[in-house]
Amino acid sequence: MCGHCGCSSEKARLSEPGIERHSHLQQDGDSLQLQQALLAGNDELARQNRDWLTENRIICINLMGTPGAGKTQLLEATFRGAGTDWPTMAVLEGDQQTQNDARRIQASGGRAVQINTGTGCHLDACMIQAGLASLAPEPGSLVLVENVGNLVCPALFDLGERHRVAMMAVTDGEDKPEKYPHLFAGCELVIINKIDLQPYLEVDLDKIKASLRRLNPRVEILPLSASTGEGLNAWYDWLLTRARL
Ligand SMILES: Nc1nc2c(ncn2[C@@H]2O[C@H](COP(=O)(O)OP(=O)(O)OP(=O)(O)O)[C@@H](O)[C@H]2O)c(=O)[nH]1
Ligand SMILES: [Mg+2]
Repeated sequence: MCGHCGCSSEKARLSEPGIERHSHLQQDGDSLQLQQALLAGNDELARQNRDWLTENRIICINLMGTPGAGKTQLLEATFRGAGTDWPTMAVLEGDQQTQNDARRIQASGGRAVQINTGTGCHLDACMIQAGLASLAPEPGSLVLVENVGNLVCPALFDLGERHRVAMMAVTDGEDKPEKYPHLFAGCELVIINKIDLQPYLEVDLDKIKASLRRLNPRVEILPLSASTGEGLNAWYDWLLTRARL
């Protein structure tokens, strides 16, 4: 049982090679104790992940956001747009069910391992540890993690990543940063996707930017369209700058 959201997921499944891991602790005390134990256990595994990634010079980026914001579409576009001088990239895909997103990445020319969280609503450090063992990213590469589409619980779980990116779409509504402040406040970059749809919506991009800056004064904000490609060069620049540091 997850101490944050009350979900009852106890196992995550990886598509290749079919590893099963217990991802959550069993509830045997009150919820506060469970929550503390859960986060302490997660933090230790996140530290191990971070150490391993650092030893292998792998930059890991945790992409979180609303369901359907276009996270996979952005990753597909990123593989298609990658230059020959880019570092090698691979993806850990998080969803409750299906292998759809890993298959989409593979169809775009990328390597991906799908992690299915069952009834769980977020990835945790244990799942990432198993996912990395299965993915076996090469030293010096970039690992992009697509977290489960959810603006709440993913923000609470350190995966051992180097960078956190949040994504929403203009179709999600202007008030998402205000309603779900923790995730947006904890990210270095917020991508606002689907700007090609703006002419058809009553949405004020400046209002979204202003509320993001109120929550997180140093945040970088990139409006883009993963479909039309508008704004993608700024995303590629951001990514490559982080990958080369
Ligand atoms: N118009 C428009 N549609 C987009 C854009 N990006 C993604 N979409 C569409 O939005 C839908 C969801 O895109 P996905 O890439 O599956 O979104 P996701 O965030 O990965 O979704 P989950 O993994 O299910 O949370 C698809 O129908 C995409 O074609 C965009 O920039 N513009
Ligand atoms: Mg997706």
